[in-house]
Amino acid sequence: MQEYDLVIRGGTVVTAADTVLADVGIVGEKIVAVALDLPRGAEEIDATGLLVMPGGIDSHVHLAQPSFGGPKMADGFETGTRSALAGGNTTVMPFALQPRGASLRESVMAYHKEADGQALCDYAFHMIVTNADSTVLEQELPALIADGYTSLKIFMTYEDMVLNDREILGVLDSARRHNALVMVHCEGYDAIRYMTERLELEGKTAPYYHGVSRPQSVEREATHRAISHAELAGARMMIVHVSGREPMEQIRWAQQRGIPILAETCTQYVSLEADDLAGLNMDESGGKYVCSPPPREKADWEAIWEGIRTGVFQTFSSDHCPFFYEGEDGKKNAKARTSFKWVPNGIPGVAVRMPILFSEGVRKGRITVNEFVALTSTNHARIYGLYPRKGSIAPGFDADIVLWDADREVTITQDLMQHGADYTPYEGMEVTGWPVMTMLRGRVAMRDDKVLASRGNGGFISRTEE
Ligand code: DUC
Ligand code: ZN
Ligand code: ZN
Repeated sequence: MQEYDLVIRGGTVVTAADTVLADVGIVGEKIVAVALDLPRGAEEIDATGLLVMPGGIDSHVHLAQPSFGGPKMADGFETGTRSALAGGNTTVMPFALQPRGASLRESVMAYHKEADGQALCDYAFHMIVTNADSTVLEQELPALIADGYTSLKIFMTYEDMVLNDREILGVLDSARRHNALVMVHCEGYDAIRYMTERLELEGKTAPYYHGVSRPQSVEREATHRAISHAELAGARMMIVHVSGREPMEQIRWAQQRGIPILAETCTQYVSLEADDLAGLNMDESGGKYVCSPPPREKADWEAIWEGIRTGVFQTFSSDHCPFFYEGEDGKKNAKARTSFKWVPNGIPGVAVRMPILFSEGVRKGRITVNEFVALTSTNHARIYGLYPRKGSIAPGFDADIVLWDADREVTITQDLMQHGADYTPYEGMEVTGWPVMTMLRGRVAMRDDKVLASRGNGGFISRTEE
């Protein structure tokens, strides 16, 4: 009888802290040993020449969410988690949206139903709070936080989601009292409305003007306002999907003053640019890049790298928010062609987050491989309460592991994404470094671009303290 069910042998084990040549011994779903020359396991995987890293945790994805411009999302839990595994991830954190006027508890339960038995990788939920009335703030939210739903997102824009400043302060106050983390979408509602009306009057309705309608000043103002509210309420806050220099500098300013602000940036803010939204001669293909905040200029990519290098950002996420391009739900549907404001707002990207960060970050010498692990896995686990079950390679952690070929050159194509959308905005991008195997709780879930896991292999990860 062997001591280990599985030994991953001969690889370079990388955590947020260390890089060591070692074998990894697994029993059942757990890592039990990380050491040199482990005895033979019942099964063996040869990882010679590969990096052995914690599976990616993407703490910002949207699956089967009824919002952001109306039409049906291109991914539910099955295809979204398939794509996640293809890209080296083992856990995703999508959002349970409270439709305006609905019960928060019922919204969370409905989202569980949507996910139950469908997921191929593990998942936990954030909530989206759109109703900040006293029942929600004094009863539903505290009870749900106590049940382990310890993070929630609020919006400073969108007709059906925006909260006013008093409501934001109410949410922050409740979150402080009950110890939850508030994620904030920082773009100013009225400023975007003003710009949208002005552009439409001038006949500027192509997808390109989506970006023009929400310039960095709009994000900068909202970021500063959110930070000021966090300071006033004494609440912890995560500013999500930060797109460029101006909001990044607001966050750095806050952090230097000791205001407890965390920040996230995403793949598109170091790899897509404002001009991508122009498409070919301002046609509707620019819709393929419509997301919010919009991609900025190349100079902003450098500002985002500066923020990553200097610790302004703790997490790097995909903000996977997939819509179709073709068809009546697609980004060029009839209504969307009348104005950028109707183009379904979001892009797919859960499969490319890790490869693009590795290629642009590690391979180009901007970050270390340990920082890569922190930004794609460990920090997500620590911040959102999945640690020490997820997010590292050490005895006691779930055997969620990605084997990574640091030298593999890949051209990103739609086929490799394995998502539900009918396109990828990253088509044709060349990357160096690619996941060759993803293991979920000790079982091989993806090998050589083939997803082997089936529906139901992924499970809900409760964040209740055990
Ligand atoms: N916010 C997100 O987090 N994702 C997609 C669109 C949006 O506004
Ligand atoms: Zn958002
Ligand atoms: Zn998002």
